[in-house]
Amino acid sequence: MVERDVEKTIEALLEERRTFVPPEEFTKQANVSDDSFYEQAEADPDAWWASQAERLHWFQKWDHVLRRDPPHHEWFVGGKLNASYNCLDRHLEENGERVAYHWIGEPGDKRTITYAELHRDVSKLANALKSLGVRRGDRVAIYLPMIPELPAAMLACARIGAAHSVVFGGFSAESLKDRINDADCKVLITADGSYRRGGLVPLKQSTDEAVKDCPSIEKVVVVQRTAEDIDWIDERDVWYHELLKDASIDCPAEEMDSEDMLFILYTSGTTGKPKGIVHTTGGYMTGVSSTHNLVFDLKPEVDVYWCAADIGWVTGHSYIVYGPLANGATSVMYEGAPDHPDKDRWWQIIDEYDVSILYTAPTAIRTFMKWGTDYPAKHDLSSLRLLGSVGEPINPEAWIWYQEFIGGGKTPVVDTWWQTETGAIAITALPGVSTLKPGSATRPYPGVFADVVDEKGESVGLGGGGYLVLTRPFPSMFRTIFGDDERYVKTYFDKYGNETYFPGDGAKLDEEGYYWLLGRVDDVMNVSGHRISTYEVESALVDHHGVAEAAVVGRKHPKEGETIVAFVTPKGDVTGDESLMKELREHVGKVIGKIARPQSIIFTDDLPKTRSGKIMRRLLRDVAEGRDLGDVTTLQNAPILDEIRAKSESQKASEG
Ligand code: 7RM
Repeated sequence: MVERDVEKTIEALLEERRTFVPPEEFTKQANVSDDSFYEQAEADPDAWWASQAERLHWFQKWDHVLRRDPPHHEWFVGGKLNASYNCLDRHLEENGERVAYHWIGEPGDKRTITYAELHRDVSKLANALKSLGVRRGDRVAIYLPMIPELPAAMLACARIGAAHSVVFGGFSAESLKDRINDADCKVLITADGSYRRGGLVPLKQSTDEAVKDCPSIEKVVVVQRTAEDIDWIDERDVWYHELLKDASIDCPAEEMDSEDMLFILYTSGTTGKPKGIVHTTGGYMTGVSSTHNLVFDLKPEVDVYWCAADIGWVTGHSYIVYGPLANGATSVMYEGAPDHPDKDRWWQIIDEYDVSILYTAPTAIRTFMKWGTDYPAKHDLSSLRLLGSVGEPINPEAWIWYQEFIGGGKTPVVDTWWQTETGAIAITALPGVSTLKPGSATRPYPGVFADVVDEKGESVGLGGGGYLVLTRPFPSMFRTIFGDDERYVKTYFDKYGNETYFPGDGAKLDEEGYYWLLGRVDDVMNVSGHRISTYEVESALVDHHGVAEAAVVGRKHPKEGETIVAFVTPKGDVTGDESLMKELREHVGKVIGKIARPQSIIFTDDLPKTRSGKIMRRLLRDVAEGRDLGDVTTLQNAPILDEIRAKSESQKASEG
């Protein structure tokens, strides 16, 4: 009986007890300084979301806030608006000269773009796209590096009512081709190339390779970034700067329906082809504007905000482009790698631009930890007043390091849980009011309703672990998977029915109702009937002073269900040897319990990660079980897998 209950849920093994109350001075000036928004949203969620939609400019107001038709819902029904208008035009009169982006190229070139300048470029490009035959309702693919033309291209599409599909500039020709064909894109906007870690990325070459198998593409617009030699197809290719030269700056924004598609963004599931996540205009813009304002405590007149993600991911869509621009923020946008020319590039940028809000991912933080504190220590980071984290569970060790060495021990750190599917932050601290617990994203954002349930859908209650669910629709949720609504219903609403969205993440609720997100459910192991999340073991490993980063997977075992295999990157000057192995096993035993001790530990200089920095445990499972590797197309650092595999094989042999 007891044993079965244990099996059904993810056990809450790891206990983080440190808490941080918001500094008084922070609360005093904060956009949220008491619980009234939470209360308001709890009492009347529709009215709350309507109040947040009022942050936007609507050409025509909605008739209904929410039209329910589970699992298909519509928000702000009958309302008309334009995302580009909201990001640009409405700021012009009072704040046209405000900087939208301080852009920094990797080689050191810089551009400062005001709202008025961005409006001009976007309007011209929008007219140019029309002249190429792009119409309202069409799809446009965008395959660009982190240059100002990227947000401009997105906003130009939005302006004329064409949906964009941004494909991350690090993806291969093959991935680009699949995404273009799935969405039937008419035009592709790309660049001749880009810079990465001092090298050149031949984007146009990948484009040419992809587009020869993309029958729907009529024109390819090329931004000149590197001025390297490229192949050119006269009937198809057109230079961005030449298009803009003759284009009129007068391009009124289309009045779009609230539920008209704003963009498609592909996200790869664990299996199958990438899913084209569809976001619509009114709900998405409401969600990103609201969360960007409250979670980051934005003061658009004074803050310099930096979300260090790539726009090719949803984090960049929502928190480099649409959220910050809708809110009239001044952002930093950086093209390149954090270690070019040296490992202090970010800290140098923060110092130079007086960045006050920084938003990044745990994987980046752990990399900085590995590089050591000398790099941030070389620069004045005192302008920072708020830090954010996204993308993975942040282990307490990294959280504390981030606050201490980047935030000077004074800044709140907001851990923000969300997905491509949710469009905007869904579970998060609000920095003026939340008592923070390192490793917990605290609680649902006002107007978001969540729970943690067991296999049958019963709430596990305080102190329990299980599956995260979102139990009420909110505006920024995606509407469907492009071209495959059946898959939408099956993937997200099969497990618990049409009323309950299943994000696929494990979570636990502590005694105070804080949410601890444990990563993908597929990353939960079953060790002798105990459900243990890989994240908890990783977190315990990283808690050891010799460890920079760790990834943990389960290996099938005839007796125990699974045994735990850990892949560990030691810190710079630490050697991964037998004695460290022994110490780490003991350490995990102490922090979590004997049951969670890894059976094998493999030391490696790096871990296989997606291009957005998430550890690909699926591939490590393949390695641990000696299988052929599954799909590796989204892998960032392929060679490391061969190294890890060789080590794993030789270790398995020696373990017998
Ligand atoms: C924004 C983004 C979504 C998945 C999600 C989680 C994981 C994201 C956190 C997190 C723990 C967090 N979109 N995830 N944020 N896990 N704590 N704060 O990353 O579509 O690329 O990924 O990322 O598993 O389901 S995404």
